[in-house]
Order: sequence, then C-alpha cells, then structure tokens
Amino acid sequence: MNNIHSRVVQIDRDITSERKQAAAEFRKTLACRGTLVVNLVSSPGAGKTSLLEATAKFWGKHRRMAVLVGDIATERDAQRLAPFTPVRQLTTGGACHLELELVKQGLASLPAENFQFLFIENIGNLVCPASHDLGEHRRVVLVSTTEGDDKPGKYPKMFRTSQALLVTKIDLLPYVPFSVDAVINDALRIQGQLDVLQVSTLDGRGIEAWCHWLDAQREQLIESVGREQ
Ligand SMILES: Nc1nc2c(ncn2[C@@H]2O[C@H](COP(=O)(O)OP(=O)(O)OP(=O)(O)O)[C@@H](O)[C@H]2O)c(=O)[nH]1
Ligand SMILES: [Mg+2]
Repeated sequence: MNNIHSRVVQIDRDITSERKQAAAEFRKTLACRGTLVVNLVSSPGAGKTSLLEATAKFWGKHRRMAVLVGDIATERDAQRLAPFTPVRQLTTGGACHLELELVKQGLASLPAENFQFLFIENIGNLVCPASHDLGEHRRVVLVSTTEGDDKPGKYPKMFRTSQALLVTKIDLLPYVPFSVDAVINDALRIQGQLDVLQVSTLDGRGIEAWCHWLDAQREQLIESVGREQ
C-alpha cells in the first residue's frame, strides 16, 4: 500500500512585489533620515573601492559616510576602506549579487549614526546586480578605460537601471584603445537621462566633481522628502 500522500499547496504570495515593497520602504526610511543610498555597480576591478577610498579622503570629516561592501569571499575591500570610513563587509559566500536583507543586516551592524551617505559596493559583475533593488536612491555604474568602450550595449540592463555613468581610470587613456565618446554615446542610447562623470583615483581628476554630484543628489532627495511631508 502506498503511504505517500500528496497535497497541492497554493502560495498566494507575489514574492516579486513583496521585494519591491521592501526596497521601497527601505528607500523611504533612509530618505527620511537624510541618508542618500548609492549602489555602485561595475565589472570586477573597475575601481569601486578605490573610488570610495578617494571619496572618503576628499570629504574627511566634512561628511558622514559609511560603506557596505559586497564580495563573494574575503574581507579585503573592507580592510582597505576601514582606515577612512565606517565599513562592513557583506560576504555572499558565492552569490553573484547583493540582496536587501544582507544590506539591512550590514546597516544594523554599523554605528547607530545618521549617515549623510550610505554607499553599497555591489559584487563586481555587470549582470546579476542589475536585477536586484537594494533600496538605493541612486545606482551608479562604473566603466573603466581598461575594459573596453563596448560594454553598455552588451550589458544594457545595468545601464538602463542606473542614474549615472562613471568612466574610471581616465589617467590610462593615452595607453589604451578606449573612446570616452563611444562609451558615453552607447550608454546614452540605452538610458538618455544618465549623468556622466569621468574620474581617476590615481591622479585625482574628477573626484571633486563626483563629490559635488553626490551632494547635489542628496539635496534633491531632501527636497523631495520635504515636498511629500
Ligand atoms: N590607473 C588607475 N588604476 C586604478 C584607478 N582606480 C583603481 N585602479 C586600480 O584598479 C584595480 C582595481 O581597483 P579596485 O578599486 O579594487 O576595483 P573594484 O571595482 O573595487 O574591484 P572589485 O571589488 O574586485 O570588483 C586596483 O589595482 C586599483 O589600484 C585609476 O583611477 N587609475
Ligand atoms: Mg572592490
């Protein structure tokens, strides 16, 4: 006699919309605290951690920032950033992207301060992180001069879902076959509203403009919270 009973369980839950709602709530909570959340995405090695080091050094004590840095393994990026800013490493143990739950855990383990800027350094990957809303206010995609100017068209979702494009390592332009105009035009064809900046953390070009851009984004956020209240 067969003792195995089968039962169909209907799940009346739309997990996607639950996730969207959780991200929207997180975004709103952080906005009300005056914290601009910036999700940095790129292929591996485009310069995310270097940019955060340069940002923290540029601001010094003039801004309150914190970083949640994602990697598949190791705490190396957090160790690099720790001398300059409060930071927590989010280690995914294999997953190719960060998720909101991990971000929330990381934020809860940071000092209980009202940071003006919370940066999330996502896993180096131009594919998976594009599909995961971390409750950020701005998604910034970095393309370095060493990885080729053809990337936007090949990874369109990442550029479509971003608000700014940062062309990094511009100090290497004399040595690499990379057209800044080509990468910008390719990206703008996908997302015409992208803000575009160019930086080098090696010689410091563009870092001041990047920090001004961040301040302007935060001002916009605070104004939008004020209008809603
Ligand atoms: N020439 C030059 N090298 C840079 C610049 N920014 C970063 N690098 C170098 O590029 C390499 C990768 O930089 P990271 O900041 O670690 O890049 P990342 O995007 O954080 O890398 P992952 O976290 O592994 O995805 C390092 O060797 C940096 O020194 C730059 O502006 N110019
Ligand atoms: Mg890094």
